[in-house]
Amino acid sequence: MKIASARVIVTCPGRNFVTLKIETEDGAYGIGDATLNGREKAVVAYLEDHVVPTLIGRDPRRIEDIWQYLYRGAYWRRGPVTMRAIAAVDTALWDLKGKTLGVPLYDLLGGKSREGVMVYGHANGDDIEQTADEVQRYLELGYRAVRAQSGVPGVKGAYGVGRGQMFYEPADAALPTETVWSTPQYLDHAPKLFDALRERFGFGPHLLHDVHHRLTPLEAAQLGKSLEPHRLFWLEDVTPAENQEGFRLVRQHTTTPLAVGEIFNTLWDCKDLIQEQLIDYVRATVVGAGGLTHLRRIADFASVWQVRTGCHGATDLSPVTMGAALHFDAWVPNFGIQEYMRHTPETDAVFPHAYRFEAGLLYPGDAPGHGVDIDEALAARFPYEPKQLPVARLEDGTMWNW
Ligand code: EZ4
Ligand code: CO
Repeated sequence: MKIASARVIVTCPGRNFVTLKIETEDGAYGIGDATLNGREKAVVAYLEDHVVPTLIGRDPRRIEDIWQYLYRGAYWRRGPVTMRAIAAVDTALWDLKGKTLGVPLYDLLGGKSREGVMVYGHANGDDIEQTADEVQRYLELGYRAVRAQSGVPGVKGAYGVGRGQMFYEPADAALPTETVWSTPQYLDHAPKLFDALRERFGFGPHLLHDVHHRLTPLEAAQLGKSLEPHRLFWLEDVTPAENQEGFRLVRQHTTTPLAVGEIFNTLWDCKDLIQEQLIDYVRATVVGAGGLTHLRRIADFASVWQVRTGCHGATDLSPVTMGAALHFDAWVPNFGIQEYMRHTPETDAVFPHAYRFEAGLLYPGDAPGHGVDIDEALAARFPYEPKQLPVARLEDGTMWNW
């Protein structure tokens, strides 16, 4: 079996997606997601100029060897662009292997550990009341877990404020939108949001919250303590994790469960966080962390310290990543939860998929491979639109973390 071609497909059915399609000489194919929100073209060039030419003629069954070839062979290791390109190849090869053997990916990984995987949705609002109404909407849809974010009084465009519908998408303009951040006002406001939610919904539903890297370790510790009475499922990205040791201070002061890792691209980004038991959930997913080959390595490592998975699943992860992640979630023994932001109907039409939502759980389906395809003719009707993520500044103009 030999790889005959590999093509990069860029489409924008509501938002940009980059997809790699690998075909063999006998016409079998697999697809992988390579989307890097706001920096899509960098991965397109990396794939087309540097990766695709090395794939032609290779045996696609040798997934591990191809992964090692692309990782070690670049010499320049890690980083979001490199690791997304590797992820796209890896995902496409796992998909191809499943299809040629006629088995779903969860069987290739070792079989199902559960039937459906618990997901959480995003409730966003301008204020506490609007967020609470959104939480209610998700609970009525059957969700068992909901992430709640609300606007902060006096803070323009605080992270997570929705645009009035279920398809929240932060990449909103060709040049980054400027937003403002105030830590004191946020630290005052966040506990009030969860006071209101626990009062209205009780302690039955799981509630989650994302700080989106806005706090220092000490501020993160203060927030974790103030949210302990609300018993969150997790508090996410409380502080930037480049300095893994920063989480020690947070951990020493709070028992609120901590999640981090949607921007991690290898095990090396979370090695200390995991082995020192500084976090409870690792948020790496298929497209972000070098594909299934590397993601399961992270999960196995994490399992030694009882750290569980919580795959990133925002709308900038394409249905291809969602499909592959759901097979991983169905298998992984130390599963925690799966993020699930719904795609637009246009996106769902471009990427026909076997996965389905029912009563708060997502099911990967039993199609061979990851069960997600791409309708290339339809994809071609949605050309690329330049869009970048916002930036954030403190009130005095200082650049901050968005
Ligand atoms: O802001 O994926 O937990 N989910 C998130 C996401 C991220 C986007 C950035 O592209 O934080 O909504
Ligand atoms: Co997040």
